[in-house]
Amino acid sequence: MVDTVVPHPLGIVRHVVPGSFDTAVAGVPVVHLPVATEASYGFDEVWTTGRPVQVEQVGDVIVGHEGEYAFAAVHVPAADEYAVAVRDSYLELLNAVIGLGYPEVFRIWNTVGRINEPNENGLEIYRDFCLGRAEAFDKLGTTLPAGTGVGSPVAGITVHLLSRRTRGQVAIENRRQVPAYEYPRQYGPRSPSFARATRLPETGQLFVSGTAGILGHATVHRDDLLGQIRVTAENLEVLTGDLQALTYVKVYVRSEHDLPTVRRECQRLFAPEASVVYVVTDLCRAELLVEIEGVAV
Ligand code: 3EB
Repeated sequence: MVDTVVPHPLGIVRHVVPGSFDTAVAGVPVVHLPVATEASYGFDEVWTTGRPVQVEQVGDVIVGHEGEYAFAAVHVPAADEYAVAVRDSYLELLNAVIGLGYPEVFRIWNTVGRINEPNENGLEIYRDFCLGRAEAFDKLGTTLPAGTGVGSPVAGITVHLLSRRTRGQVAIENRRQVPAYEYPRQYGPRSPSFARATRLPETGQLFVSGTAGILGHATVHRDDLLGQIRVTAENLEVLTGDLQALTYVKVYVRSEHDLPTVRRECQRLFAPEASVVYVVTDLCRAELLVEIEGVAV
């Protein structure tokens, strides 16, 4: 009886200051993302469910699952070159949830350390990461989930996802943007593997990917924060139909100096009752100043 009313944590995403200590939470997968700063604070993002959660480790993958939904995560340690390790870790992550019976991955986050720096061979770490990720999705042939790809100051890559048992999620693209998986070669040897959003038909929830000031495949309003925020909001509006439908919003801001302006604009854009959190961190394209993700119901 109690299980129908008490939310059980399925997975906890702890946004921490780099170097802070890990903490134990019994019976829940906990992911530590070293993206908090003095200015943007740390916070916990807790994904909950109505059913009791079972936790297990499958190789290097930690999984929380409850019969219909799963939360899973893997960490790729710091390396000179990431593509092969990312491909293998992605395969391990996806195969773990497939093996436990939760093959329908509808949302994934990638926190990529030193994302805009070159790897040992001069390839930008984000592009190196995209290469390995694309090879993993090629191999499994799975539907691309909604995604986020952002930076962190700490080398190494953390990937966490939400998946479920039931098929039928709908991948959504934005008519103003080239699908990310069709971006041209100028952005790297392999395109980013994600859909702009996914909808779960049974619940009506829309999981909106990290969204930025990109039209077609080009970044617009370089060095113009307000311009990028405006185009990002327009892109989110196309995906959601109504910005007021976004109940959970996460805003990634490249520069701490832009945070007050971004906060002011977001307070104007989103519903007063929406939960809006801010993360100051690098973004996948060096010229992007802001990126916004969320969940709409
Ligand atoms: C973009 O639209 C902005 O590589 O997983 C947004 C969401 C972006 C996810 C990813 C990248 C990713 O291309 C960047």
